[in-house]
Amino acid sequence: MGEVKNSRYTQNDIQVLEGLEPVRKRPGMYIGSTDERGLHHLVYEVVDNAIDEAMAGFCDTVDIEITADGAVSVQDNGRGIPTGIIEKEGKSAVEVVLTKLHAGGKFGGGGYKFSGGLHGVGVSCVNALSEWLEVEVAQNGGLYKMTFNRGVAQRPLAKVGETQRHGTKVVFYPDGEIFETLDFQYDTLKHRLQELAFLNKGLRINLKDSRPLREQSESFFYEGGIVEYVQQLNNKGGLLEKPLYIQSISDDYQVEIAMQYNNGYSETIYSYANNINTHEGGTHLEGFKTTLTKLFNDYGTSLKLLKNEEKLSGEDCREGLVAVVSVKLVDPQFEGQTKGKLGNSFMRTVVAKAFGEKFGEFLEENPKDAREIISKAINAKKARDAARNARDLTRRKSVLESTTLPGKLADCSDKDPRKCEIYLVEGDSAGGTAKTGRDRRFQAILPLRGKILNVEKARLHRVLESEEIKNMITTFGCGINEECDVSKLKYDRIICMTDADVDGSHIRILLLTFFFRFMKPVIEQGHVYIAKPPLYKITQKGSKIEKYCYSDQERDDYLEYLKSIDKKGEIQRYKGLGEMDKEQLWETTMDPETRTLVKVTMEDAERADDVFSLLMGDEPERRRVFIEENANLVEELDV
Ligand code: 28F
Repeated sequence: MGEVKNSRYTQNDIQVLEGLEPVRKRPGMYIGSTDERGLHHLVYEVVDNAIDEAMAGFCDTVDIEITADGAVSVQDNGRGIPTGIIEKEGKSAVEVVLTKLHAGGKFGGGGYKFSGGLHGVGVSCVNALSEWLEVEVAQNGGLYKMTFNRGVAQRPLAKVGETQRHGTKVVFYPDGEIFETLDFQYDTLKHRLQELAFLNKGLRINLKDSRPLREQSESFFYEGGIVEYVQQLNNKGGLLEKPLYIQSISDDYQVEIAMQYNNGYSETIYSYANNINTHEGGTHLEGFKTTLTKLFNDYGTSLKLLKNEEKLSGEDCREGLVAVVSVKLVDPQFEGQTKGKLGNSFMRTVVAKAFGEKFGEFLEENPKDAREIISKAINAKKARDAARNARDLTRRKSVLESTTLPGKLADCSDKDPRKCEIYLVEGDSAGGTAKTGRDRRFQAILPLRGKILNVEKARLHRVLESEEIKNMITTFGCGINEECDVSKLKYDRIICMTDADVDGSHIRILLLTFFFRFMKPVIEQGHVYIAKPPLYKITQKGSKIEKYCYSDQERDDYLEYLKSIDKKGEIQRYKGLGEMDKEQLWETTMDPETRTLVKVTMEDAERADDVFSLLMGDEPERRRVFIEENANLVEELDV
């Protein structure tokens, strides 16, 4: 069939089509894709030109609207694209910008230094991929208009009215022949427009959806720019009352950094070049990170917070850090898989210098803040080291086997975990008695000295530094946290045997909290028990008949019984395990035939953990109230 000529095009138009033909042939090459992502890219190309005008200092408001019929309108209050004729093109600048690839922005002599728009391809591509597009320019008192169909001008730029406004407005309706979807997503646009407002402080960006049943609008305006961005990102609340802001401007580049630490452990750092999100980082981010680490180590050493051979890693220094690094430069080189990495090597030095000077000054002038954030990094290092040790401790079986089990451990001779049990005994004296009174075939004893470290306040590394805790982890052999593997547990029953007094209940709560926080599966699978030593021994007067009572109720009942047979009982209150000799301890608390063990459930452990957090946490008022309300129950809290 002969070639069908489209009567819409004239000779001149063919020339324009040749200019934009490749865009319609391979849209993906120009805007990335023709799916929803490519559709929204059209908006960003137009908006970027308005932002360029704002960055050049001639525009402070950009209005974006999804119109009722699903087109998108972008309007700025800048100078307006020049309406005069470009000699060598024989066309108005407006028509050139809208129909020539890469016309406008830096390439087009538009005097834009830091154009982000040409990270993309310019508004001519939007024009080529739009079923229709209208451009209005308000300039020098006149209002000019031009319309296009799939990139082809319907008529030259024409003056259509008078106006005192100034600026450029582009309205376009994407071409359904190109795009898989024409449905703009308000939230997608909102996210990018808000980001642009953060990155361009003082610029007001208004977004409006006028589509039926989807009407909504929002305005983004941040005098504080990326400082407000960090504040929004750092919703946990920061260590410094206000993010630190560093700015360095020269003819060829701008560096802006906002940063703030929080009490968390993760790092959130966003980097940008000419408003483009450099997801893959690049030289600007490297300059920031290496300088931060260097300053922390130098300052930490000078403050004697770091021993001279100790070094903080970059990770340690960025724990809890929220930061935005935004640079603008004349000729950004974007590299990487998705062009999300800045390649200009001079930016590494520029950022390192600007940040190094200003942040160094900050540390010098704010020793208290400096000490706080560097100490946080040092803690991070310890946590990392300890976590590594813990992994080694519980992972490297060879080391574990060769690791001498704690000297205080009196292990049992049987090695079949299903038959063995271990008593965690408070205090050396009771520990000694238990070691001699036990059945050493299947009963192991691990004395616990004093109060084991309270795990409420301490981070993992502090917990693991405590001898008691380390001894338990090594002895149990099943690891902790995500490494906890109950199949490796060396004992079927872990029995907490502490005094029946308040101290004893305190250490019991500590132990249960430790199991709850570091070895949940061991509780869940029913391996943790509480020994129930007697509270009283009642001896019938004038005889050797003894009765051990394990609660006040049992004591009263027995005394009642004695009274009923006209006997008196001599009461001995056991204050601690150490008051019993090895036979008594064996008979009352360790002999499987006669003892009472209480299996700890997750609810018990959780309750203990709550009580523990209350008793050990930093809410004194809640603690006071709790103790007052539960004073009589504290005994019963002996799980
Ligand atoms: C709705 C999107 O596209 N705004 C724009 C300008 C301003 C100038 C300009 C644009 C000159 C010759 C390339 C005005 N006066 N918003 C926009 N605002 N382009 S696009 O110039 C384009 C260059 O061709 C402008 C003086 N210098 C530049």
